[in-house]
Amino acid sequence: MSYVDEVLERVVAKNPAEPEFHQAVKEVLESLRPVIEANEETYRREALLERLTEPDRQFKFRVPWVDDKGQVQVNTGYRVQFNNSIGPYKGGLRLHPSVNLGIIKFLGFEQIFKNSLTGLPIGGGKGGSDFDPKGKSDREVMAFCQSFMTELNKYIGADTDVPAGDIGTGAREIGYMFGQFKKIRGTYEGVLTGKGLSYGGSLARTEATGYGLLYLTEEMLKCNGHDIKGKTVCVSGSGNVAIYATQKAHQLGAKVVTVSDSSGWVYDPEGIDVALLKEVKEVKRARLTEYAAARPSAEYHEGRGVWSVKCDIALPCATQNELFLEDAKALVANGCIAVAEGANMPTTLDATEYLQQNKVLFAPGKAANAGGVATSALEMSQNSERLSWSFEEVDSKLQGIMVNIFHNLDDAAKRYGKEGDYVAGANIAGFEKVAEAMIAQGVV
Ligand code: NDP
Ligand code: 2IT
Repeated sequence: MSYVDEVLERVVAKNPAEPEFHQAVKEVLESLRPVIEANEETYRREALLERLTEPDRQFKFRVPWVDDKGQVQVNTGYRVQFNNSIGPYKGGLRLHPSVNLGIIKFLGFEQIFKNSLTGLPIGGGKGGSDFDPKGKSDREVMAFCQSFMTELNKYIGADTDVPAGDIGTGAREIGYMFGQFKKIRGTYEGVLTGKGLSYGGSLARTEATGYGLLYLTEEMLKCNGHDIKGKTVCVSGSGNVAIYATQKAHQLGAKVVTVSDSSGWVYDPEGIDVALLKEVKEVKRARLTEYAAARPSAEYHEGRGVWSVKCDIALPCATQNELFLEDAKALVANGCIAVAEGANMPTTLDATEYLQQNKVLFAPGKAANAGGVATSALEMSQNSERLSWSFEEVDSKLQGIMVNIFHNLDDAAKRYGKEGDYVAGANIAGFEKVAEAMIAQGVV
């Protein structure tokens, strides 16, 4: 049996009931086959793939807090420190009722290669909790965040592990967590990124993932003879990534006609009104029905449906496994030319394959959404030098990083005879640096 197949079997056997983790490992290892085959003897002797698929360590802990009625609630917290061969562990904290260990492991595993692709010195980690911030008062969110950090603070630090936002964790949650870290540890350090601007946050971090997605998409289109200007775009999700992807798409002359949340979706043929969307989602924390009610040109539909709308470019920006084979077929039938993943692993494996077979340009999340973590690393740099850079400075660095990521993965795909396969290109380019660092540092 090939080394890749042996390790895939081992991962499934050792980590039962973690389908998202299996999916992420399969996607990466399948596309690394040519690299693994070229170095099989060394990698087998080093047990490189076994080490790469086993987190350095994982923490699971109780998070008790008191709700507004005086009732004690109990959630489960996680932090998976996956690989720190190229820098301190770095990755977000997801707060969503669906969170379990397998989901955090899939996200932490993806993060290793994503962080490597940025070219910056950051390792891979991820954390979170099954806490649902939706519908909670600010005081309840604070109580949860303080309790979560009371345990998490033991494992993190500016030079060891630096968490950030993800689904359900935005500026409010990061603020409460930072306050509690400082209270317990007594140090003022860049232990979290995505901080508020008044206490060490970086300009452009809020916008970075969505903006970065569009910078990479624009470069991918340009290198394939297309102009983003005038294109129709379908976006899913309506959170941090979706909002700033929509804003940057409009700035680049494209038109975004859909957004969604877990209840339904909006079709707005006039183009999504970003100011209204921000008011509904960032200020009121309300549902998309409110957007549709305030916008005469918008239609609201219950359930799923974004990918049935005719578009040139599809940007899944909500969550994992939200774009299925039947959606990929609808996109192809409607003439879609590019799919770029703002979310982590939003496209199922069979849907990705179908899109690639049908010559749709496909940018995987670990490359396309790397602008968020890259700007987090820029926030770490600013915290270390105790300085703040201007919006323009951070944004232009972000733009350079995204263009560079695209060319690195394009080149890696070409080197292994897989021209245009950006999934393979991203996995290979991300893996090469991590593998080299792991081997150089010995068996640790
Ligand atoms: P937010 O919490 O700001 O927004 C998430 C959006 O996705 C909401 O519209 C939410 O709808 C929707 N959503 C979440 N879960 C589901 C679900 N199970 N089914 C349908 N819709 C769902 O998160 P972000 O925008 O930060 O994150 C979105 C994606 O981008 C995630 O995959 C995240 O891992 C990834 N990402 C985020 C980065 C960042 O910097 N924030 C960086 C790189 C990747 P509802 O409100 O109804 O729950
Ligand atoms: O998935 C991701 O890359 C993030 N949620 C951002 C992580 C970070 O450390 O900024």
